[in-house]
Amino acid sequence: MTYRFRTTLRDRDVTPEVHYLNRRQVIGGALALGGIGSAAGAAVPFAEGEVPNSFEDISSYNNFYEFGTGKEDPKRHAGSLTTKPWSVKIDGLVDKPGDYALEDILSGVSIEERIYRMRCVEAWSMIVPWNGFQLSELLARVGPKSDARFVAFETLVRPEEMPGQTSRMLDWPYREGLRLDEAMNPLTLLATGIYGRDLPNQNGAPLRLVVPWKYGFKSIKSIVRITLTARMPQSTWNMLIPNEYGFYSNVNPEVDHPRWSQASERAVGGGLFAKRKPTLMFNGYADEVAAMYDGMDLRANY
Ligand SMILES: Nc1nc2c(c(=O)[nH]1)N[C@H]1C(S)=C(S)[C@@H](COP(=O)(O)O)O[C@H]1N2
Ligand SMILES: [Mo]
Repeated sequence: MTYRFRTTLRDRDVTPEVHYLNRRQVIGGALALGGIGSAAGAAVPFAEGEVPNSFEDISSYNNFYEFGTGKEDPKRHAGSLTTKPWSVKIDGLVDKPGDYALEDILSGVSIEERIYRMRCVEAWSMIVPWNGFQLSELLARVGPKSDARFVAFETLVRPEEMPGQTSRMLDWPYREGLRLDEAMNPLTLLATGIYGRDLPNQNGAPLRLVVPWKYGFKSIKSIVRITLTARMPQSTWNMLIPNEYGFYSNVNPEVDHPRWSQASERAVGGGLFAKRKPTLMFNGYADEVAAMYDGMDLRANY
């Protein structure tokens, strides 16, 4: 991991991001179902001291192996990615399969702002103000068939524009998957932006998954295919190192990674000497998601 020193005056102190955030509520543990400002319930603020990361933090410290394995590689190389035109193939066990143009997808959904914690399995974390829509809206539109149980996702393969793909270190395309109920959970987003701006390429433009109660690698970037399946799909990190990265990968401070503790995390942007934060069960979203795993052994189903 690379650390950089910061001066005391940070980006977020001087940019309009502060004003952006003042106008909006923050989603903490208890989500107002239906989105910010809905009548369903008040959004609960984060714990004291939990402040969204700056646009600079979020867009310059990334994992996106298609552009290299260093944290600064994605920002350096992702500018070359062509994100227009963009389409998403939706296939498998759905009533309306097809190649959907991104504009067509976006015309049928409502874009919301959601401020979520993001916890990487490597034990660093950020707080990100996403713009996006619930994956459930898109799935409802294409109509999962009654035997669909899982949703599989794939990232673009384009080695001409994604220099990391010229190495075989991962079996491209990057793949991820969710159980259908996880995919339909109101917390699960397809993100199109951060801080009200288009998603930077390094964050997974033009469309990426955000599953805030799972380790970050589940939140697959630059999605070109969504497939409804009856069987649990393969996922990149699980295929590569199955005993370290399970299909579920729910954030769980009580289940350590075989090579490090998951009990606490380093908040990116907090400075080199900042105290580590305790990691929360389901990343702080237990009220919204724990019921989906009732009766499941969370140690066996890591
Ligand atoms: N296609 C693809 N998606 C990906 C990754 C990747 O390498 N390729 N990295 C994952 C990991 S490990 C994390 S922690 C998050 C990081 O998202 P961020 O860079 O927007 O913070 O993206 C996830 N999605
Ligand atoms: Mo990650």
